[in-house]
Amino acid sequence: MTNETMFARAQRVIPGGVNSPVRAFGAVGGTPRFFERAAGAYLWDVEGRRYIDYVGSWGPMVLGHTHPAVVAAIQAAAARALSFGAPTEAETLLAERLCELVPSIERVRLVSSGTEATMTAIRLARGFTGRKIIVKFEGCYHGHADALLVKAGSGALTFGHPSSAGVPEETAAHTLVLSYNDAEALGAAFARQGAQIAAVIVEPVAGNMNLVLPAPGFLQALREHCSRHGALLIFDEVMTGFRVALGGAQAQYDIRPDLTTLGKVIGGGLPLGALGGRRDIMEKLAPLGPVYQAGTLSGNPLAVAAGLATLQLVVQPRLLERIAATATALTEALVAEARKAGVAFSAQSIGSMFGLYFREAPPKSFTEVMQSDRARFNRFFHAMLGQGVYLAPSAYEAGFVSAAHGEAEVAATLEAARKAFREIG
Ligand code: KE4
Repeated sequence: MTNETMFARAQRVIPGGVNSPVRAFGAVGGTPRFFERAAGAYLWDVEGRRYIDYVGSWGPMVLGHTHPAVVAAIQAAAARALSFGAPTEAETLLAERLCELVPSIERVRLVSSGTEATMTAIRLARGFTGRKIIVKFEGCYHGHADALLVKAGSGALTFGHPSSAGVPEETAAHTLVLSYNDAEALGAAFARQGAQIAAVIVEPVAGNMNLVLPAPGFLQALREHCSRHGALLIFDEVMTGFRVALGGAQAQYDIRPDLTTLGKVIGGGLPLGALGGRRDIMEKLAPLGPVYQAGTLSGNPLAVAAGLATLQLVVQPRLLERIAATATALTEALVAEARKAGVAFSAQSIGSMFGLYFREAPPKSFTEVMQSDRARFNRFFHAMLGQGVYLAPSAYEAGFVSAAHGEAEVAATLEAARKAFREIG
């Protein structure tokens, strides 16, 4: 049984052999690794090879894989029930926890994915304001709801065009796509259509065009324009929540959004997302209000148990700071290794997220991201994979460090990078 034979077999029954496109290695080439076991900072593939994992299931595994306390919580919940489709105390406990950790969240609705959370946030914003236009930013990803699979032709102010087949032009037409960090374009959009804008949805720290930090004042400008024009500010913290800081990027940058979407970490690796925010907005959701939203497995007992156990550990004093220090040490050492090898490379981290760039300096916009040397990243990716280091299989994804990544994992990663930088030359 090899990764190749597993991939060939999967492709006979699953489109592209994967259940989420980025997993297919389409961006980097080669054969995806089929994993069968994980523990701490490590993954093992079907050929028995071990990898240091910097994907962490795209964010959820902030404690490291199969943390004993999380596994035990899931096992205990499973022994009682797998699903009720009825309210449980655990859902209230998780909702209370989220309201406590993210003060802008006064009411919260649990769902089963980040996409469900952002899809609902858009519908709720439109229902609350009675307006249609949604503003998003090119390079930001908010899941695959129709209204959000839209991007501009350029980075300029423009009405969106679908970036996926199957999204009607009429749907895309209500999505305005701007350039991330371009406060001028933002001001122009509000000046022209502020009264028709229902909401702005943003990754307060962008992690889906690789890692791009908000420019000084950008998030504040979003908050001011939304407040002035009666539009809602939605922080999509599905990735940044409990990764950038305990209270999310909103705590790090001291901005109070009207709505926040969460996912990944709050499910501890099980399917769970959340939409939360101002009480007056959230209470427009059914059954209290006219905006419908529902889900058979929303608040699933096992996912909620995993999320509660994870958050119980994440709030431990200095845990996130310790993981952030590991991410900083890793990125700084990688930059030093690249410099020794004469490779044009930069890197940065924020909390436990990091970005690696084959360009002289970290990008500050989608345009600068696209100027990175993608071919060189792909060669670096495979050189690292061959030495047992699993990076995100795309130049346009952020990486993640966990509490289980220690000095040994960082040292082994640097040893592999030393060789990889020389190999790609
Ligand atoms: P999910 O529906 O995949 O749970 O969440 C969608 C989503 C929403 N918002 C943000 C900021 C996100 O990063 C995501 C999902 N992130 C990707 C990683 N870039 C998930 C990986 C994948 O699509 O397989």
